[in-house]
Amino acid sequence: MANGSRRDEDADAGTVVVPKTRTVTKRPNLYRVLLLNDDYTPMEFVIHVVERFFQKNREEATRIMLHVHHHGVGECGVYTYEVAETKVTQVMDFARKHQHPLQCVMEKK
Ligand code: TYC
Repeated sequence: MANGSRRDEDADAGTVVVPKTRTVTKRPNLYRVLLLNDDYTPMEFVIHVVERFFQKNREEATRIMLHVHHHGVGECGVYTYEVAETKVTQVMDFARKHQHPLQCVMEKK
């Protein structure tokens, strides 16, 4: 075929067609893990719990403990269901082992 006279059907010769795939992402349900205040658990124990199970530094753990102490409830972190459930169990087991009445619960966001 002469130059400058390519037929239409050859126009896309060598072009690879990749179909678009639709990515359907769904956001996971998230849960707050909360500590509840009580009159008996020592402040130092609560700070230790927040550092140990919620990976907070001492300053942040102290801030959270004082928030709970003054407001009755406070958030330690936000996690997917299974992680939140594990945190609650770990905190409750640790508090029971040390004979403190500290309560930890989860709440859907
Ligand atoms: N209120 C407790 C006290 O005065 C301290 C405390 C803080 C207990 C936070 C529980 O989740 C809690 N010793």
